[in-house]
Amino acid sequence: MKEFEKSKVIEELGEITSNMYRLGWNERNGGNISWLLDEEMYSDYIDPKNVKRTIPVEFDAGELKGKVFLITGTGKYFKDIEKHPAENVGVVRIADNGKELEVLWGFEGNTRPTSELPTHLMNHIARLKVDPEHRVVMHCHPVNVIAMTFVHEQDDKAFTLSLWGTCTECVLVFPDGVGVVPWMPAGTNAIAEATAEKLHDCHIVIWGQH
Ligand code: 2HA
Ligand code: ZN
Repeated sequence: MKEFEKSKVIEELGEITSNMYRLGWNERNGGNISWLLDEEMYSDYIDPKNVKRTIPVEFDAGELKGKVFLITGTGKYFKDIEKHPAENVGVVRIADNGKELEVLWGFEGNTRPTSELPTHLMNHIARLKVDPEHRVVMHCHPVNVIAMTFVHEQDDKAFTLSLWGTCTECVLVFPDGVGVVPWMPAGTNAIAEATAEKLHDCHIVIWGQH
């Protein structure tokens, strides 16, 4: 088996997360990413029979059973992923019972997946239903958009129209608009469910005051 640390997947993730940190979208330990991997992306590197440990999932993720994800760790900094991937991210498979993650690589030093795990998994379920090509859920803290949620009506249509109006590129990048989930505690199944509901019609959701 080749070293997964040297794979294209890890190289790309490191590049992306370093950029996001540098741009100020993911300050400190802010933000998280999960990436649904196709088998050919990891099969030369990871033995799917070698489960290192399991981590419980607090809802039924059975719809994703057997799928393999690269997920960032909780409390970890995006700036550290490029140099130390194995302590900051992990590769997991959703167990057949839908209630556990089977760790196949990484999450070293007892690292656990992001606190936004419910949002990531429920959002993958939602997006795969409308777009079979869907692969990535990315969460970040872009300051200008956060500021906007303090002063703007938190309504999908109104927020979308204001964003489209700020710059001509916006309508090209997200013609399906944005959904807005008004403030609620992060890291919960409730915010995951509210977000997943919006993702049937669009691929960007903004969390109020987050
Ligand atoms: O700290 O962004 O929403 C990680 C987060 C939680
Ligand atoms: Zn966050």
